[in-house]
Amino acid sequence: MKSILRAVKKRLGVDIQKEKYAYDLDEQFGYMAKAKIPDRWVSTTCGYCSVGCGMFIGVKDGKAVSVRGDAKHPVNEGRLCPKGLAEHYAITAPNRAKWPLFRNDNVKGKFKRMDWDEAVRTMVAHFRDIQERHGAEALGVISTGQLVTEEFYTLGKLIQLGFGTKNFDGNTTLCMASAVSGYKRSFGSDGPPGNYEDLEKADLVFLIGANIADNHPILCYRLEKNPQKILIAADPRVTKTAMMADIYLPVKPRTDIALLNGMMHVILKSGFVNEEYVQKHTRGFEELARHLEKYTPAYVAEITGLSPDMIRKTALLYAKARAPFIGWTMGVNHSTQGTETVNAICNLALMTGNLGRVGASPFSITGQCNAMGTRESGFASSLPGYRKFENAEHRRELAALWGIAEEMIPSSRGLAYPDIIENVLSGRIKGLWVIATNPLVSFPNQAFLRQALENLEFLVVQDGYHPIPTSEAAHLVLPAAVWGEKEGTFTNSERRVSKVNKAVDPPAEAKPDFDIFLMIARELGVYDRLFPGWTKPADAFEEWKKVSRGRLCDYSGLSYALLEQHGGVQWPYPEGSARDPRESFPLYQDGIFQTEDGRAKFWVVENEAPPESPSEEYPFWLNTGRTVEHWHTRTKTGQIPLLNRLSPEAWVEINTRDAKRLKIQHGDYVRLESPRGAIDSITVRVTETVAPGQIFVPFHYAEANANNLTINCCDPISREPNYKQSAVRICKLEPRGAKLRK
Ligand SMILES: Nc1nc2c(c(=O)[nH]1)N[C@H]1C(S)=C(S)[C@@H](COP(=O)(O)OP(=O)(O)OC[C@H]3O[C@@H](n4cnc5c(=O)[nH]c(N)nc54)[C@H](O)[C@@H]3O)O[C@H]1N2
Ligand SMILES: Nc1nc2c(c(=O)[nH]1)N[C@H]1C(S)=C(S)[C@@H](COP(=O)(O)OP(=O)(O)OC[C@H]3O[C@@H](n4cnc5c(=O)[nH]c(N)nc54)[C@H](O)[C@@H]3O)O[C@H]1N2
Ligand code: SF4
Ligand SMILES: [Mo]
Repeated sequence: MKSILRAVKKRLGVDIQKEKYAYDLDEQFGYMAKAKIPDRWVSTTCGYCSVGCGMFIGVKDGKAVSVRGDAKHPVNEGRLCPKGLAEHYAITAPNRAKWPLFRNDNVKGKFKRMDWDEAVRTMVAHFRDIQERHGAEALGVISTGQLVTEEFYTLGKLIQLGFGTKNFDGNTTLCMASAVSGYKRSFGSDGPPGNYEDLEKADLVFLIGANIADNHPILCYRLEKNPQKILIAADPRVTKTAMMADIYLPVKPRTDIALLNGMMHVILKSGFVNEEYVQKHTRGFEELARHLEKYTPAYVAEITGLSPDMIRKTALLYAKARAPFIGWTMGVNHSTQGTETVNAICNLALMTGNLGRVGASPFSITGQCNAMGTRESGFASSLPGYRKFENAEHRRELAALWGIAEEMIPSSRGLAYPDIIENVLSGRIKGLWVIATNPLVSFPNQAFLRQALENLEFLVVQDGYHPIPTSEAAHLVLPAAVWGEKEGTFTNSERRVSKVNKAVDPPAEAKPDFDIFLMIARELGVYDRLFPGWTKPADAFEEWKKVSRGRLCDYSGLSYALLEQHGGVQWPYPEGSARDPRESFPLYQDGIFQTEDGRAKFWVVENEAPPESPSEEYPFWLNTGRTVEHWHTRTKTGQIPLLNRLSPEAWVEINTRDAKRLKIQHGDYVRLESPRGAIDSITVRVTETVAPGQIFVPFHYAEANANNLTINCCDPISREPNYKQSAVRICKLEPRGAKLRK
């Protein structure tokens, strides 16, 4: 036995405890490794992606030792993807942030411990001083899609009404801001209209720039329950999702608007417009119809690289489907035309009347576990409850609910995330508070960001992990509790609100973000006014229920007990609702939208060139994205050997023909350069998954950071960065590559 253990240890490079080989009988699972049989199971919702799988955390002796899927949960019926299955390891990872830390001797990356009282005092004193000297707006705050809704709600009030700065946004602007702006423009409000049930009931599923096999794996399980459907995938890269599809559309980068306009052209010309729906529920169709004239299949073929016949067939399949579903993710949103592409998708659904019914919906698949919660309750790009800054009536409602003067609520949104960074660079913002996001890996054009951060007088990073690239640049690090250590709610992509529970205590002095926000509110002197008597997330939940009452995202009929009972309930769920809480609920069933006249709006959108295209100097398209084993900047998954071993280092995918021409082989190391920066050394995968002239790099790896290369141009409406297309060149690394290969 000992020699086997030694051999395994040597091969895997991990310390395997002998105890793991002792098995015992667990009542539910049969024989299990003894160390993993928990004393109790705590129900919760997965803390990685927006699918929102229900699961349990196994706790033994106060430690998270295992996880399992919740067989009764409406989303995943017991299934979990590889990240979910290893999630308990993220809690016990060695790189957890444990104590408040203050920059020592003003040397970056060198810290001394501080106690909480002093840390909060220091933070508030610095931020107040900056605001007194340079004005309230000299403070910027960047948060996340990974806190519980109760925390977002509390944070929004703290920033906007406590600190009194509007310059508050989150990593969600790097993610689904284009979907939000697109929905607002087309339907008058944010809020994905469809449900996961649609994946099972649709007769056609059209995925645009969405690689669910890697990034929302449990949605593949939902799709598999629908063997009759036709699956179409549009993506420049032959992803695992494309490989599952019945029809794969290898669009050229950033040509989706042309494809969608082309499909609408064919639908119009073939008489498949749902005239009754268009007449009753929409406006602006005539203008759109005129605009579509030029998007003939031949014209669109030239732009997209697809054959005219393929465009025609796809259009007719969609038009003739009984209930077609369109799902999209970052291939659409990560673009300077992200919002307009979303509008083109909504145009297609509206003109055929394909929404508001089971199976038929234009559905933005969200990213982070609670990006939806921040959209509903946050106070960044909208007022809480999908209210609008510009709407005086909305501001009045909120002021009355909160018992504050109306003038305290801003009448326009503050700066979006990329604009906060630009203002840091120009010196207008001097203090920055970063919560649960890691920009020094994830923000585009890292050289620009690094230069900007140098200008800050005071940077506070509140994170569950340390050291990470962003916390190392901080003046003050606040250690946060993470998933499994705190309570609240998440909303998943299909508007299902579900419960998140505490299984174990946070390490050392780390605290739930909720507690940290209240401590700061006390120090700032706004606790009694904004959060009277609050001690726990449920206090925020109760107020949020009142604030959401009567809005599209109505929570007033929800309670923690109801959520626990059903494993999540979709909003709207008004008080007294007679709806079966487990039943799926499409929005806009009555065709009445959240616009002033109740009609959805068609938008005329034109396919434009991306901000940067390949040139002689930089001849390749760079596409960036994800892989199933890793989560974003790997602060969690990089510490989990089970996942990290599957994908331990970054890579670049290069087409066989390009590799041959450049005399590069699979496994070689190359240098990648863009006009903004470089990845010094990255291993090559020669593959047919990318087309000639295109390369793909995952953005998970700080040490080979794709964002050294990406361009920081943003959608003018949503402010979302154009992460998916930049121009780069590949440089062979002769001697170094050869050495590394050995
Ligand atoms: N394993 C894992 N899962 C995750 C995450 C993770 O980090 N790891 N992150 C979560 C988050 S926050 C998000 S936002 C989602 C993202 O989920 P996805 O959007 O599925 O992920 P990406 O890999 O960023 O991009 C999707 C696809 O867009 C394609 N694409 C690039 N350019 C274009 C284009 O011009 N047109 C079209 N049609 N497609 C294009 C890319 O080739 C890629 O396959 O995943 C969530 N789930
Ligand atoms: N090139 C390129 N860049 C991209 C993308 C791309 O496709 N290509 N995708 C973009 C997208 S869609 C996204 S969403 C972003 C994601 O980018 P980031 O937001 O930077 O990624 P994460 O690693 O998820 O960062 C979350 C941070 O929160 C911490 N954390 C986790 N839980 C908690 C908690 O409960 N409390 C606190 N305080 N901290 C916590 C984690 O340790 C981590 O440091 O990246 C964007 N960047
Ligand atoms: S699909 Fe998403 S929510 Fe479900 S287990 Fe995987 S990461 Fe978690
Ligand atoms: Mo995201």
